[in-house]
Amino acid sequence: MNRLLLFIFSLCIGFGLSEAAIPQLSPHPQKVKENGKAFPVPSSFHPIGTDELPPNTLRLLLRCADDHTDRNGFPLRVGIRGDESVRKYKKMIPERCEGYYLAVNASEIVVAGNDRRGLYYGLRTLEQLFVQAGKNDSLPEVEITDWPDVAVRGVVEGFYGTPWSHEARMSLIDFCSDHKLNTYIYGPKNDRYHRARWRQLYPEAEARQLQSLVARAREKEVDFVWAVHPGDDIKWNEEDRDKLVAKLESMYQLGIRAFAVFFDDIGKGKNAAEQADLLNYINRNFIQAKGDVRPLIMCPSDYNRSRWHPETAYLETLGDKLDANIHIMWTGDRALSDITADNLTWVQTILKRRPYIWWNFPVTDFSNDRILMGKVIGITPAIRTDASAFVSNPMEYAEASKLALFSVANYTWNINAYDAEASWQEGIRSLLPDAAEAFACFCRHSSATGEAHFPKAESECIRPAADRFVKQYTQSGNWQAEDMQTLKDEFDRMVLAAGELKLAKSNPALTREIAPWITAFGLWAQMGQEALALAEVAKAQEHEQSVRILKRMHVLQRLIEQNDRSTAAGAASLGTAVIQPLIKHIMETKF
Ligand code: LOG
Repeated sequence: MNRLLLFIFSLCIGFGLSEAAIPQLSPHPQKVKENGKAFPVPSSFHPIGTDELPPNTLRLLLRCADDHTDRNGFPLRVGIRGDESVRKYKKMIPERCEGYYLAVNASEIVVAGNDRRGLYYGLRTLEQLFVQAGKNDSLPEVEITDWPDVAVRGVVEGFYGTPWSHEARMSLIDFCSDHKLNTYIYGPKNDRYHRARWRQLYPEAEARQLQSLVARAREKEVDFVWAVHPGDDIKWNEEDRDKLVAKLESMYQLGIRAFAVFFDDIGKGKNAAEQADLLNYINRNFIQAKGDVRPLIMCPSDYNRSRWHPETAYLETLGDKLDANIHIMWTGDRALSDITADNLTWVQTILKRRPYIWWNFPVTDFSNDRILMGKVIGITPAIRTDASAFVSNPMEYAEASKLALFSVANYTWNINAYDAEASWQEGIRSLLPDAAEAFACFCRHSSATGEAHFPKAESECIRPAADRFVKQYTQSGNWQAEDMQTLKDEFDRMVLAAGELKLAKSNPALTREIAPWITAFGLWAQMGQEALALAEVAKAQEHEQSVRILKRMHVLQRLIEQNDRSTAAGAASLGTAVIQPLIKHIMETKF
């Protein structure tokens, strides 16, 4: 059985996912049926049903067929529900938004979408099958019936700090498309024309870049939502209302067909009735009047439960007054928080609609010296039914953010199949295939938020050993041999991993972006090795040795500081949950 078949087999028996080399369909399809047979990848294809295909779907199809098309080729039947080409398969197509049916067998390939995007996603899955089969290898006979669990899934570029570059955005749009995320909300706090200068139109150069982002998003079946943040200084009068509409109109002219208005983190202007009046006006006179614009999205000023003040009735007023088809964003119990079923139930009764989830992970604008590379956990499966959408707010580090987004895509597409650890591993392999093990080691030690109420696990593989070691060492100057060994092994592994990461070639954009953290990772690993050596010589009362070790540690400390100074954030922090405290305890313990 080839590797792909093995993988599909594992899908059917419930995800034996931790096998490193098994190829993956990502996100995981809802239903996969295979019969164990395979056939050689055809050398040319005969596309059927392509007359009506939208250009982007046609291009994707031709890519799938590797441009080898001719009338005598292998039948590749495509279409959307209702099309003649896929009439025979009508019953097989899931009646779900963005759903598709894909059949691959020795006599034909069928890709039938429930709608246009469904067809696009079906072709994307076919593309993954082709890539994994390899050109000269064989294709598995397989039947896939697939659809997303969460209707609206994606990214909100909604953080403070350095906005993403144009290239990073283009790459993120491609990434969204590759992973079947269908929404990109553009709302970087530090884009002046989004917030501080919201009344002004974008200058020519920026406008052109936005235009090309929108075009790319359209090509890739990602809804590009442009957000405006007028709340810091808006006056609740006709003049400003008209200016807002004029700004939206200018964005419409650039090709934008989906809009959001954010009122988060504003001082004054937190009046729900005024906000609702303004938004209803925009909704009726702009969004709906246009006819080809998606439903309006708003972010309230009180956007989580900790900000709920019954005495102001802010959220209740929004719930009552805002037009029913305006989405309201919501971050959960707090700004940084898990998304719980209880919270979704609670807020629905207040907002009188399902919340549009703005998940503040893996964002680190509250301490951008960190990069959060941990698992995606803490989201209730109830988002499938009790949220209208789920978008994740990432870090200003676009490439590093893709690790979390990879799992957000898996989770929101197929919640039952989601395995946080396996998805994290898959993400790591797909982002840095030539140094996956080293990258996993790095990520394990760079995942703490530093926020007490939203800590996120870090260095869990050594935490029990480190805790015991610190306790025993600080009390008695002694330790258990196994704990010492566990810690030594991990620091050795980290030193090696840091080297491998510096040599990795498969994803230069990522390794360049996180270079200061890789350096910090290697230096802290060496610090860890020295700290353990210090404990050993202290126990043996070898004073001279300890002076030498402390000297080396001092140099490492200075190198860490120098590395910190080389970053735009002023520091590259990691290992703050377990590794740094362990080292500190050893250094501060005197006998
Ligand atoms: C901001 C957001 C910021 C995030 C994390 C919302 C709705 N607004 O607390 O722009 O990136 O927290 O710091 C926020 O979350 N406010």
